[in-house]
Amino acid sequence: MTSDEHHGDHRTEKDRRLDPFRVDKRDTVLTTDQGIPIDDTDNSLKAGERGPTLMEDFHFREKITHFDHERIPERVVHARGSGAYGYFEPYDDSLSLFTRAEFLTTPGLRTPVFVRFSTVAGSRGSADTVRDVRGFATKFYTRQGNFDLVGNNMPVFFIQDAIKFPDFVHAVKPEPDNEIPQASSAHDTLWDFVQLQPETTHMMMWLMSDRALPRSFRMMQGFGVHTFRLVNADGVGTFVKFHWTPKLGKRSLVWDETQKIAGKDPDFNRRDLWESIEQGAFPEYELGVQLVAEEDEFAFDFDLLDATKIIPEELVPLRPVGRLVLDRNPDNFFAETEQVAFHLGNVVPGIDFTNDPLLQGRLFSYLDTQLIRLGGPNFPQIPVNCPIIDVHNHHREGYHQMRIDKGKAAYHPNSLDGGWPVPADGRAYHHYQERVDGYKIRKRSESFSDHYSQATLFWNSMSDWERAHIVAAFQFELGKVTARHVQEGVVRNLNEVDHELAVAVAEGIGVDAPGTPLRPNHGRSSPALSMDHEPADTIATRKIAFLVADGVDASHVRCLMAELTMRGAICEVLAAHGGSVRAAAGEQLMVTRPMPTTASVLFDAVVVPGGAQSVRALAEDGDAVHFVAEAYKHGKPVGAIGEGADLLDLARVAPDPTRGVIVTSESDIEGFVTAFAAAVAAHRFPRRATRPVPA
Ligand code: HDE
Repeated sequence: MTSDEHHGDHRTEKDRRLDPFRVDKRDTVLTTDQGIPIDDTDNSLKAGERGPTLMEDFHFREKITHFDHERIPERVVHARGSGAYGYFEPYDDSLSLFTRAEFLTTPGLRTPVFVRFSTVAGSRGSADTVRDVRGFATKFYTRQGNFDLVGNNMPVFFIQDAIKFPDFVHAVKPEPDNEIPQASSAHDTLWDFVQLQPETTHMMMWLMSDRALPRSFRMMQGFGVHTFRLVNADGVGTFVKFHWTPKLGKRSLVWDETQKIAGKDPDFNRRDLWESIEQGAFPEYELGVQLVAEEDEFAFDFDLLDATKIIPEELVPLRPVGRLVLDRNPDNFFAETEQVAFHLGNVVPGIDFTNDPLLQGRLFSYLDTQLIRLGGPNFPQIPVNCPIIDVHNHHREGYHQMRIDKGKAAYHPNSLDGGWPVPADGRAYHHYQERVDGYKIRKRSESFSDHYSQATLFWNSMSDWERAHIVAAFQFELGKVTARHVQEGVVRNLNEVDHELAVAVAEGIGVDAPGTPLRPNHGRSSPALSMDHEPADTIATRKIAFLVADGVDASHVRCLMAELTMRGAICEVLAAHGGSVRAAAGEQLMVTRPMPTTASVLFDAVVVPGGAQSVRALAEDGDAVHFVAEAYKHGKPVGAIGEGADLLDLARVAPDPTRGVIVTSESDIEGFVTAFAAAVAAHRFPRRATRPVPA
């Protein structure tokens, strides 16, 4: 099969450019790296069958040496990631008033992209579902060169100046004496830093919210975080914030669930991304921008250059620009996802920087980090990193040089090689002409000093259940902290955000609650920050478990699965064993997977179909009862048909159609489908009283 056949007609220019690097092993024989055919790679060359291995065994030496050198340093942050290819397409040309960037302004132009999602704190092998920020880094292979939008799933950051980054990262990473805990912020050093560095407060509110627990990379937002600058053909600049909005809505897991998933399936988010692309359910996001005219730079009560602040969408609405579709998995994780090298300095004409001191520092760090991680200055030649346009300059040599640059003159200007390559014409990148004037000074701007108002804004914007989750998260994290003065310090900071929040957290961890509010809560909110009113209009790719045993009413299962699958859900039949069960009417019903190999936490919803014998057997099976109780506890839709209701009873789950527990008689399957699908589309029912449910 050729690559064209493999990837269908949707091949991008980037995909085609990867072809010469792809290696297909079909119809080949084993060789050394020098091409010498090898017929035995199972036995080393020895002096006698039981004798010592010989130095001259070049195949053995080469094989072991290569193996010994297989690892490269993992990223110092964002080590664990998952990537995918796709394309970006703008809706129209309306942004051309603001930017020369062709990929944002040429309707119908599909720009190839590679996106890497990541967690931040954990090592490369850590679990996906930890409480953490998620990276959302996009490399646009545009016709004007590569543009990297290296963002996160939260719109603000922990610190304001890049010089604090090593301090912050040292605090959040496992502690240096014993390297504990892995991929967790719930430990003394992080919270010590947090209490002493109040600029972290706003971001900590986001980190303690369910935003830190995305159900899927396909169901989270992305943000450029900094204020960037668009520049139009006349050289006029406009401040811009970039936002990605997932088509499937913003959806999160709950904390208890994430901890269990980390054991049951540490690859949960990675697998979800991979499988949805393999199944043709391509993740999609809308790019939106918030634009602020240069003359409005000082129109806000925060500084646009301060990355611990958002521009509330109610002040500057999001303007839709285009869509991002991820439609192809990489062929090789290491070659592509591990070796992709993002850098904030990769910009195209029409996009520029601002003086945000966090952004400015990143402009140094990303290039620097690739040099150590990828072993030298030629990492842009690694296939995943190459632009789709040809590269010509006078860079030469260095480790792993792949290019064979011809000619004598590797300098500019030259006459010996005809002066090539010549300076580019009007297409060239021109830096925005900003007047800069000031004293050299090591000082934070006064305009960066309000660390609490937006943390309060975030808190005020949360619904009742979102607030409850935030309080529980602070209680959990600080409950793990052993230094009492650190706990108290954090509570003091929280009292600057909201008195009730501080009191609730203090009570949970057992430190003295602050007696009085420091100041009245400003009362402002930004509804766009809450996840409580996401549209509940799709069940696409939601995973629904059907619990069955011998004697199940298979006609219900088939009918329901057909209806739900038609709406895009993924239905699986689970039984105590693999293979099949014998249904009530005598026919076989195939089992998708044995229950002991999976768990309720890996599904979005559960249905217990009817069939008296089946339900009796499930009632005797602790796994099945636990499955239902746990799904309920995590706020998931739970459905039962006919006798299936008995299993719900046993799991202490009472019917409640307004809170996603849908129970119906055998005769109303149609009504059940409608109500159940609506519940699945609503995702979770966080307002249930679940405390008494053991699970
Ligand atoms: Fe990063 N960050 N970062 N970061 N970052 C890296 O670059 C850094 C920051 C983000 O999938 C590193 O290639 C500094 C903000 C993502 O490959 C490193 C500062 C945001 C990724 C680095 C920040 C991010 C990284 C580690 C403070 C959101 C993963 C490996 C000034 C807007 C990219 C690497 C991928 C990776 C430095 C802050 C996002 C060390 C110094 C703010 C998504 O260069």
